[in-house]
Amino acid sequence: MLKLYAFARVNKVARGNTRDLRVLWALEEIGLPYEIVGMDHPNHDLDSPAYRALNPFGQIPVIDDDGVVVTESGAILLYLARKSGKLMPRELAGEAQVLRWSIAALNTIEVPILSRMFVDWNDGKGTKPSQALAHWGKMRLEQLDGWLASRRYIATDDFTVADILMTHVLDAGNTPQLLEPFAHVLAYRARCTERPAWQKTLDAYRARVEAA
Ligand SMILES: N[C@@H](CCC(=O)N[C@@H](CS)C(=O)NCC(=O)O)C(=O)O
Repeated sequence: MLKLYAFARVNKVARGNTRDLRVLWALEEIGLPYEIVGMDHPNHDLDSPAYRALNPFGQIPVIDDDGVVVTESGAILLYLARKSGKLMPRELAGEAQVLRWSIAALNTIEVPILSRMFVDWNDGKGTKPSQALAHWGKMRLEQLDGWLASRRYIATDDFTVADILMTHVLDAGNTPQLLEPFAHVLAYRARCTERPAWQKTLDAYRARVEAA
């Protein structure tokens, strides 16, 4: 049975926005059976040698699929899509679009948004680096908004793992006001988060994961 190492207890600021949610959402959409190995972050479960052997970075999420260990949320989602034949086209051209937009989510969009949050959390609010990162993030979101003006989903005509990654990344900065000027991005995000699989995933996470 596929094992997912996911948070059982995590800092209250991070709870509800952790990257294990990406995997849980994909598993729910796909309908694959799995078991959760609950990890307690404040109790240093991620620092144990056994866990570091699975993920040298000591981070969540990790999957162990009968001995196939995969870390990195993007890699895990692409693995699950390949394994199940769902949430990604099987032909090369369609798969390339899903790879393209998965990497765009994790690199082109997540990097400026997360970097700004990190700078602001470290007494950088209002500083030049923070303003420069805000400008960088807004520029990318505006460009994304243009792409989404005529599209229902990010990579193909159907919902794919790239949509899970992009939707989750859009909330990475924990700053909803960042998205406000971008109507197509907001409509896209709503389209994806209204999916029953996401609602079910989030409800189950909130019932299971404790805030520390
Ligand atoms: N690039 C990694 C990042 C994973 C990551 O940042 N995980 C966070 C939770 S969302 C974590 O485990 N933080 C705990 C720590 O670093 O101690 C991925 O996408 O899986």
